[in-house]
Amino acid sequence: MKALLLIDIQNGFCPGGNLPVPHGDEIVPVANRLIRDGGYDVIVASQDWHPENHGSFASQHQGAKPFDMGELSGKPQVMWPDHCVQGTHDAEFHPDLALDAIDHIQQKGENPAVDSYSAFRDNDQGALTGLAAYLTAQQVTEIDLCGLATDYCVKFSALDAADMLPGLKIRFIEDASRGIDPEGVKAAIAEMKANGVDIVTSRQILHR
Ligand code: VGL
Ligand code: ZN
Repeated sequence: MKALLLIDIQNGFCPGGNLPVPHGDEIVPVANRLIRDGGYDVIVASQDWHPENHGSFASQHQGAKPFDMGELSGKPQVMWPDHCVQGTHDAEFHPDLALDAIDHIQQKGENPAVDSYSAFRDNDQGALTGLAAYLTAQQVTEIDLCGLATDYCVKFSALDAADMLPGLKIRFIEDASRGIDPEGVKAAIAEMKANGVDIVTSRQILHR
């Protein structure tokens, strides 16, 4: 069984959102083509879903400015602008994303004391989201990932997929993803490759 994992394709990470990824909205038509014609058996969308007092927000730390480096529960943490607050427009999926074809929505980042870049588990590798168990129950053997942002949530999700679901084929779809920082994207791709994740384009998937 082949799964497509769409990471955080939400208003908050698109132009006009609270934590915009440059050109983040450009991936939506590509994601929709993959959803329709990628030959997937299971399609999952993850959703960054923070309480308004989430500890990754600079607003929750005295004197912190967005994009400063700070600390959360004793660990280094980027101080993000308030983003993807539960129930707000910022947290909704991009309005053009073909949500009707999605089998499972995996929310993450609800615990105010720890960030969760990965759709599989919190950054401290403590609490699991249940996504690995879901994919295992669906008998998934191949996972393709894409979305926002390559250098944060997509990378951490790909690395966790490789770590938590050994033996599965994991691929990152480069042109269906965008990152926050160009250097960070390069490093993220190198790190994914080094951990056994294949790098592909949507063309390779759609024109088989
Ligand atoms: C993300 C920073 C904070 C992401 C989520 O989806 O890549 N980045 N929260
Ligand atoms: Zn977040």
